[in-house]
Amino acid sequence: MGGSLQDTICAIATPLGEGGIGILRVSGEKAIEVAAGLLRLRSGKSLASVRNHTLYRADILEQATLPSSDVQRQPSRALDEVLVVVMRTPRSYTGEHVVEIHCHGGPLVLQAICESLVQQGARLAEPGEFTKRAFLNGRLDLAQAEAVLDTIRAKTAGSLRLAQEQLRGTLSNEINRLRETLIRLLAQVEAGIDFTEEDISFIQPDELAAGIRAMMDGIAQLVESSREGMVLREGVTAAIVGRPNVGKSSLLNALLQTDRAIVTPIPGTTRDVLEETLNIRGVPVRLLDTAGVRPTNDPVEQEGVRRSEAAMEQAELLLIVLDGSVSLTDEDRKILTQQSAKKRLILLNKTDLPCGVDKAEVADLIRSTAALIPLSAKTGVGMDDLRDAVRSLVLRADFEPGDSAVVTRLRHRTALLKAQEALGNAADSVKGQLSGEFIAMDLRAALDALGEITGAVSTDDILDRIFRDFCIGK
Ligand SMILES: Nc1nc2c(ncn2[C@@H]2O[C@H](COP(=O)(O)OP(=O)(O)OP(=O)(O)O)[C@@H](O)[C@H]2O)c(=O)[nH]1
Ligand SMILES: [Mg+2]
Repeated sequence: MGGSLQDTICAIATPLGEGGIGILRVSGEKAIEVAAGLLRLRSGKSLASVRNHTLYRADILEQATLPSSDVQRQPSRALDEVLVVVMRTPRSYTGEHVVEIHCHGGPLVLQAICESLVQQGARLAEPGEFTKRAFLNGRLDLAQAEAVLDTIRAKTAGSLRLAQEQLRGTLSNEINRLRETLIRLLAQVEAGIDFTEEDISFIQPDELAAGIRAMMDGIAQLVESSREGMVLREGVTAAIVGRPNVGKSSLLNALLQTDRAIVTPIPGTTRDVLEETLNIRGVPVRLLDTAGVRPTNDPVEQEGVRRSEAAMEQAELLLIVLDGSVSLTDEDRKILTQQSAKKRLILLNKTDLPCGVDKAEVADLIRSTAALIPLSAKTGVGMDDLRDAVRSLVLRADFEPGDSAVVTRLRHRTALLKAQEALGNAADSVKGQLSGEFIAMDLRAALDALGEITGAVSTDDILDRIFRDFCIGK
C-alpha cells in the first residue's frame, strides 16, 4: 500500500449495483472541504458549520463528470438529492474527519459523485484503507480490524457471533492480559540482571517457572479454541465422492434443497466439479459434487475423474456415497479404503429401495474409521442424521460460539504457537539455571509474538497482507 496517511481518501462504500441507497465515504484532513465543493445543503448552511453525526439534506451539483455527450452540463443543476453526515476527528471510524454521502443507489450516480470527490482533491482509497487508518489511529487493534472483515464475510450465525465478539475485543483483552503478565515477569527478570553484583534476586526460579507455566496454559487454551474457531470462520470443504450413479448429485440437491445438479439414471452424468456453499448446522460448508470415479476411455469423463481425485485431495471432509440397493463393486471398495486419514462419512444411499448391499462387508472395509449413515437422497430419510454427523465431525458437541475468547485465524494461531515455543525455551532456561539474559530474550520473543496478534508489534508487511483482503470502501 503506497498511499500516504496525509491524503484525503474517498470510496464508494456500498456494492455497485442498483439499491435503495448508495453510500460514499470521504476520510482525511480535507474531507469536509472536499465534500463541500460538490454539494449544497438545503438549509443554506456551509458543510463546515454543521453538527457532528447529524444528517442533512443536500444536493450534489452537476460537475464535469457526467459523460459530456449525454447532456449539456449545467453547474446549477442537481445531480442527485442526498443526505450527508459529518463525523469530525476523533469521533469517526477512521479517527479522522469523515463525511458520508447517502445518495440514490445507482451505479451512475455513485460513480459520478466519486469522480467529483476526486476532482475536488480526494484520492481513491485502496482496499481496506479506511480500516487501516482506524488501526493506525488507534481506533481498533489489528485483531478487531480483522473482525470487521469477518463480520462482512460471516456465513453463519456462529461465525457472525465470533466476529462480533472479536470486534468487541474479547480476544484482544485476553492477549493483552497475557502480555501484561509477561511484561511483569520480564521486568522482574531484567531487574535481576541489572543487580546481579549485589546478588539481589527479584524473582525466585520457582515462582518464575510457575508464572511461565500459567501463561503457557492460557495460550494452550486459546490454541485449542482455534480448532472450532477456524472451522466456524473459514468453514470446511466437503467432497461428495463415489462411483457413478450412486446418487452423489442427488445428495447435493437434497442438501441444497434445489435442483442444482443434473441427475439422470445414466452413469457418468456429472463431469465437472460443482461447488456450492451452504450452512450445515451452523458450519459453513463448501460442498463439491464430483464425477463418479471409474476406469473409462472417454476423454471427457477421464478429465472428470481426474478432477474428482483432485477434489478428494483438497477436501477436509469426504462424503463417500454407496448405492445401498446393489452389492459393492471394486470401485466402491477402492474408494472406501482410500484417504482413510481424512474425516469421512460413509453414506448408504437409496435406502428407500430393498437393501442389496452387504453391510458387514462395508463395516469391515471401513473398520470404524468412519460412521455409516443410511439415507435416501430421494425421500430425505436420514438427511438430518447426515447434518448432525457433519457438525459433530468438525465441532465439539458443547461448543457455543461467543462464551470466551476464540481464535479464528491461522495468523493468530501461528503467533500463539510461536509465543508458546519461546515460553517453552524460557522454561527450559529457568530449569537449566541459565543466566537471566537468556530467559529475558525468550520472554521478549514471546511478548513480540503475542503483540503481532493485536498489532502492538506490526510491520508494513503484516499490515499489507491483512488489509489487501478487504474491499474498497471498508
Ligand atoms: N430410489 C432412489 N434413487 C436414487 C436415490 N438417489 C439417487 N437416485 C437415482 O440414482 C440415479 C443416479 O443419481 P445421480 O444423483 O445422478 O448419481 P451420481 O452419483 O451423481 O452419478 P454420476 O454423476 O453419474 O456419477 C438417478 O436415477 C437418481 O434418481 C435414492 O435415494 N433413491
Ligand atoms: Mg452426478
